[in-house]
Parts: sequence; structure tokens; C-alpha cells
Amino acid sequence: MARTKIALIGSGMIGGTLAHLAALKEMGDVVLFDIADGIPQGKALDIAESGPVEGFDAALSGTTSYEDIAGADVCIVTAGVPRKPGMSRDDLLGINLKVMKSVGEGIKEHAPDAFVICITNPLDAMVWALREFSGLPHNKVVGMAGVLDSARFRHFLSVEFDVSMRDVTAFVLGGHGDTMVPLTRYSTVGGIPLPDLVKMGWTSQEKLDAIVQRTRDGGAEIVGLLKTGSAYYAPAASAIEMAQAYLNDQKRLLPCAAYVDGAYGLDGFYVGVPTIIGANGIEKVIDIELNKDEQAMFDKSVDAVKGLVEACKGIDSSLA
Ligand code: A3D
Repeated sequence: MARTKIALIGSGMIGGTLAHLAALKEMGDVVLFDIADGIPQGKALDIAESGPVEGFDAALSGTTSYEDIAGADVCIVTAGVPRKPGMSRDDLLGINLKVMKSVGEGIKEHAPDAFVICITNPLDAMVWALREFSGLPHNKVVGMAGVLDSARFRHFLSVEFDVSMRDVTAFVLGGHGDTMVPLTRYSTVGGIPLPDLVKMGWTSQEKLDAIVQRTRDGGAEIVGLLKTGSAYYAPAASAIEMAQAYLNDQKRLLPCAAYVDGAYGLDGFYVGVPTIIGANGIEKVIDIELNKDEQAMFDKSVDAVKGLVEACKGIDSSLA
């Protein structure tokens, strides 16, 4: 049986980290693609040379030719430009939309059967555009944001409660931006919902509100510290979790930017929702009940994403 093939479109900070993680976890053979000749080849060789030390069997290669992604089972897309301090994710729209066009066409021609995970920002609009340009089925094209946003929320909560992060679950829905919706009611420590923990006096509402806000600003906090780019370790780990759910048919329940048609009152729209990922890609969108406040936050988030999608249509007439 041939080994699984993982194509990484974009070999920058996240792309390189993805390649390293995929090799360490022996997920399959890895092809790094980039337009910057030398970067994908150099990173592939460097990681391959760590193989004898780490003891993994995975072939790594770097390329600037889409032909080399042929037959990929999974494509993870990070091609484009990241944020610099002072920039919002939305500032990247015009430049990264053009990148999505070439990437979508490359995947359409050479890896049409792949499960495609988009990470490029602004995420919800870019995953929509990538799906349009690639023409792949909606269940096979998904955006990574909710796993990362939820991981940040879980990390902050585990520090606040001084418990293992394995015992903290959290849900963040909506668009990957300032309007994302961390759902405290559906987030738990050892199965106890966060509002109950406030009632029990384990934390205060003020502290919880501050954690929610820090989660919303999680990306900007890292950008502010790094100054030269955006987060890459946690984003890469999050996309790897989604790829594993698909490749191993795990039926994981993960929040992702998925195509929502019917649920949440939406008709054909990409936004962060809880999904089940298995061998058929996005197998189900879970339509959880939102209370009035949560629904209002979700609607605001959806409106923000809709604005970005309309902006994409204004820039590229083939999307209109
Ligand atoms: P970076 O290290 O700059 O890597 C991007 C790579 O894309 C570079 O190596 C470029 O040469 C390459 N590239 C540019 N244009 C093309 C093209 N047309 N075809 C192929 N490759 C191309 O950035 P990064 O890895 O830090 O971040 C990548 C993207 O992920 C950015 O858009 C970030 O904003 C985004 N990001 C998203 C999240 C989410 O949670 C959704 C988190 C962090 C970063």
C-alpha cells in the first residue's frame, strides 16, 4: 500500500512546522510547495536529515511545481502573507485572494481528490474563495481556526484554574476575527460548565470575561510579541489534528470553518461551526442551540465574514 501523501502549499513558518510535525508523527510522505525557490527544498532536506536522529520513516521533498503534489491525500494551504503589528487579518484580503486563485487552480488540476485545509487569512473568506477557485466538493475544503482559537481558550483556562489542559474543553465559534464567539456555556473544566464554576466561586465573571477577550485577541498578542510575523506552532498543531481526523477516519468533533447550508439559518456560507471530521471530510455540521446573546454574537460574526466575501467578489469578478 502506498504511503499517505501530504502536500503543504506554502512553506513559510507554518508550512515548515507542519512538515516537521507530519514527519515526527509519521503521517506519510510530505511535499513542501512554495513559489520562493529554495525554501521548500531546503526545509524538506533539513527535516529529512533529522529523521535518523528522531527515527521516523517519511520522505520529504520540496518543489515549486504543482505537478509534484499529484495524488496528495491532504493539502494544507498556508500560501500568502501573514500579519505584521498593526495589521488586521482583513488587511491581507486583496493580496491573499490572488494567491488563493493560483493555489485553487493548482489543487484542482493536480490533487482534486485531496482533503484541503486552508489556514491563510482572512480565514473564512479565503477558504470560501479557495473552494470556489478549486471547484472541489464543499465537504472536502475546510478552514482551520476553531481548533486554534479553542486551544488558546483552553490554555488560558487551564492556567486560570491550575488544572491540566487535558481536563479543559472549550468551544469557539463564528469567524476567525475580532468577532469570534467563545462559548462559555459549552466550555468545561472536568465536565463542569464555566458559568457553574463562577457560581461555585472558583473564578469570577470578570476573570472569565478577561480570558474570553484574551482569546479573541490571541493572534494579535503573538503578532505583537514576534513583530515579524504571526503565530505558527499552535496553528500548525491544530491543522495536523484536523488532517489526522480525516486520514484516520476518527469522526472527531472539531470546530472548523465549514460550509454551512441549512444549519444556523445559513444558506451556503463558510463560518466557524462544530463539525465531525472523518474519512468523508466534513461529515456533519452540528447545529447547537444558541441563546439570545450567543446568537447575536454569532450573527455579528457572520455579518463580518459576509462583508469580506462580498469584498472578494468586488476584487475578482469570476467570484461574483
Ligand atoms: P509565511 O511564513 O510568510 O509563509 C507564507 C509562505 O507563502 C511564504 O513562504 C511565501 O513564499 C508563500 N507564498 C506566497 N505566495 C504564494 C503562492 N502564490 N503560492 C505558494 N506559496 C506562496 O507565513 P505563515 O506561514 O506565518 O502564515 C501563513 C498564513 O497563515 C498567513 O496568511 C497567516 O495570516 C495565516 N495564519 C492563519 C492562522 C489561523 O488561525 C487561520 C493563524 C496564523 C497564521
